[in-house]
Amino acid sequence: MDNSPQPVPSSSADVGIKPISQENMEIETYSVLNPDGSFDADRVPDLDDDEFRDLYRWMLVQRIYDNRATKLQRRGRLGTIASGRGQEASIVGSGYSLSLDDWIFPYGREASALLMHGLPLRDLLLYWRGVEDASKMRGANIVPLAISVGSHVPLATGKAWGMQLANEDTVTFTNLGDGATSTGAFHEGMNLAGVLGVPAVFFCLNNQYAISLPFDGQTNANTAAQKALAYGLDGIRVDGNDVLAVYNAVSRARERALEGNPVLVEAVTYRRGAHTTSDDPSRYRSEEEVEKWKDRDPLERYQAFLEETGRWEGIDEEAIREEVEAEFSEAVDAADAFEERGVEEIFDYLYEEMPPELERQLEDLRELLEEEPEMYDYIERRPKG
Ligand SMILES: Cc1ncc(C[n+]2csc(CCOP(=O)(O)OP(=O)(O)O)c2C)c(N)n1
Ligand SMILES: [Mg+2]
Repeated sequence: MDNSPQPVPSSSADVGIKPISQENMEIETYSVLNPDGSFDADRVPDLDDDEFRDLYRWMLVQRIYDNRATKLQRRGRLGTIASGRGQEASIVGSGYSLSLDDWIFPYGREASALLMHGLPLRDLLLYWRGVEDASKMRGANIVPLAISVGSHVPLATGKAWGMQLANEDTVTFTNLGDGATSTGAFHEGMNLAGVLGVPAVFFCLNNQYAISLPFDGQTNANTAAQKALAYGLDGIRVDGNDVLAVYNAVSRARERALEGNPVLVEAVTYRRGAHTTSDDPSRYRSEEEVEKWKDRDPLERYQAFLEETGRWEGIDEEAIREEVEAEFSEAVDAADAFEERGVEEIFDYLYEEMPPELERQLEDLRELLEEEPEMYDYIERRPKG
């Protein structure tokens, strides 16, 4: 036997190996409206004037909600708040393309998408006050917010599987951040969605950060969209500051999902504010970077389109603002009027009937609160998120 060293091929090409590499992959970022105000007329969706106006209105709702909710938090009247500032086109374009019968799996920044699907604004405010009753998500096909990052992805796959078995003509729609694509739950949920071919759309709002960690610090993938391929899903990458592009992308993804091909959509956007009201982004990113994204404001870009196509004249922005501000004030009053609840509430809503294990835990808690009554205040005031 010849034990002498064998020659090592000088490159893999010598033995015919061609690795699949992201460097050879071309991934288009789909757009309709360009940052300079021009647009691709062939791609403008077939909506009527009221619908074009609605898209603007809902983006304004999101912006006003973020402003007002942040101020409420500063005055100690909300526990915390995760703003969608800068992400309005992603939130609204996607929410608007869904059917009211679809099921939304939210993650926390998408206020106007939840409101347009029927969630009362009062309940959204109560939620951020830490009131468990608000997690019932009354009047809407929406599950409670996934505070545990990525945890809702397998649940959305499971729910979509149920829809498939019941032959329903609906999809599950999951909002998740870029950081969520690096969790184990994401991989499991996506994998099973691909295996089963369930009617699910996973919508990744890539706002470039997971709190202080930039996108390239949490994944070596060039894009979030390409992660779809590992599970045999379709991937779409779209300009997340272009409301019409997002609308088209999610509409298409929804159709594909109903045909048995789940889709991961990546909306490329930017979180202009802090992660939440407990974060200080000046500690980890530069002012120049934030400035750069100000030029790509989703509302301004869409307004330019509406002006260019003669639709802006039909929109009374001041009137919409006043109406939305008034709705917000009413919701705050309604939230203030909500009867105070005890800590027992957190045990009440998980199951239709409380299982013995939870009953025991509730009993333990009651005993603890009797022995240490000051704990009650601590639990009541504990901020959420
Ligand atoms: C499983 C889990 N790990 C950590 C956290 C703390 N945490 C809250 S939000 C967040 C970052 C989420 O980033 P991303 O998914 O990009 O969403 P974004 O907040 O940027 O919209 C982290 C790490 C959490 N809530 N859940
Ligand atoms: Mg993020």
